[in-house]
Amino acid sequence: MKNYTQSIAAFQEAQKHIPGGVNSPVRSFKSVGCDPLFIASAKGAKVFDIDGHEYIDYVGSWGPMILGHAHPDVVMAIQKTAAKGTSFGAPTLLETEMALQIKKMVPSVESIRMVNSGTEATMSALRLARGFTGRELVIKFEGCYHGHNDSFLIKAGSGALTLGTPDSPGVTSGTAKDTLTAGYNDLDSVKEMFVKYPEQIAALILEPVTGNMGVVIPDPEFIQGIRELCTQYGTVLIFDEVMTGFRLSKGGAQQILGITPDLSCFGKIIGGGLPVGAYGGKREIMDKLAPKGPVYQAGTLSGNPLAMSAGLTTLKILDETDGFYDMLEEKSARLGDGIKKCLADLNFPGVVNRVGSMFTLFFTEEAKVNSYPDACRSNTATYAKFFKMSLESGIYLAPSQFEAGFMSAAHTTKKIDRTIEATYDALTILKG
Ligand code: HOZ
Repeated sequence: MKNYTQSIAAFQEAQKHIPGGVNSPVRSFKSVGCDPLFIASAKGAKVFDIDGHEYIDYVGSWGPMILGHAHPDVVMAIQKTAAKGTSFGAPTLLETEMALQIKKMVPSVESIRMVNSGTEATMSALRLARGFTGRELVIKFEGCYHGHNDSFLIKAGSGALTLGTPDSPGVTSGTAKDTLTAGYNDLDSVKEMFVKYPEQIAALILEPVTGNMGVVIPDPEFIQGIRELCTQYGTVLIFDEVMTGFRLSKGGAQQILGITPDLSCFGKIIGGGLPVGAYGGKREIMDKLAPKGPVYQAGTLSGNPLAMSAGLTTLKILDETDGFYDMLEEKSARLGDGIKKCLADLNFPGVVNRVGSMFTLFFTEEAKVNSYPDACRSNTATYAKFFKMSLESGIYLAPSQFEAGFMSAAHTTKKIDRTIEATYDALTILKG
């Protein structure tokens, strides 16, 4: 058994000063029933805790670290930029360069606004959709998480689901009544809402491949169907690509699904590990934003030079490295197939959902996990045990059944094979 003395003491101290000891709830490890690790540093595919243990990392800061931690080019870009000043609250050339780079990689983006987090991106995109359409209602999907805006903390995934607060107190009934929730991969539930409110739905937002109830893949007819419904009813289709953007392909989930949203929200990878978000899409919608149009949205640190340089360096590597996404797919398939084989060899009930470098192992008796109710039938107690055993073996997974794992370019075949061996050993013990 590893000795976690330093992390335990650090958590006790943090709890005296920070609510729950953490600055974001899922970090608390509450749903897996142990104290969180305090991280000292990270490099490549590894994180190191303050007790001196090292782990192969599949959290990747919840998605941004697609190149691995502390990539030398990203670190150098941040250092060089920092030396010239860290924030001006005025336009910089880097912001236009970033906009051009995003537009090049995601052709549906004709115009883009940088913000400071994924939450800010989805919140602002919704306001813009409402301002553009003059309508108030929004459709979201059960189990999808779009950050912690009031409008989206309704039947939400990620930490809200894990910690048992998918409908958060503090969200007013007035706000909640403007959010309609439909079933992921349940097109009929979406149609019903359009029939009921044909001229009132401003926006429909979804994770085009989910990560926040674990990885769930959209059926082609579902995703095509919602595109058609949005077009038919004049509703703004918003893809929340905070996790999937620049991860599933250069052009994100929309590229691999072949569906063009009206607006897209980004975060995580576009900041290269610094706090950033962005939303963009059709010019006629984006032009409604102030100062060009009447919809207000602003930010002192929006387009911050450090975040722009880290993000831009990351995006350029993704864009300019031949075969980058094929390489990532190969690594991810090796891990995904390896875990599937462990389940099959041991006759252990479970489902591995994977798209590119995002994956989830659901501990379930179901044959597939295709929806929020399917995901909710997973055995979270088994996940908690598996999580702790993995930590003991030096594998750092998301501390929740309802999250995605992320592969990076820095994960070597050796590390992946070690992960598969550790998974086999843990499942063998769990099998009893
Ligand atoms: N958006 C991240 C993945 N669900 C979670 C980050 C957090 O809530 O701390």
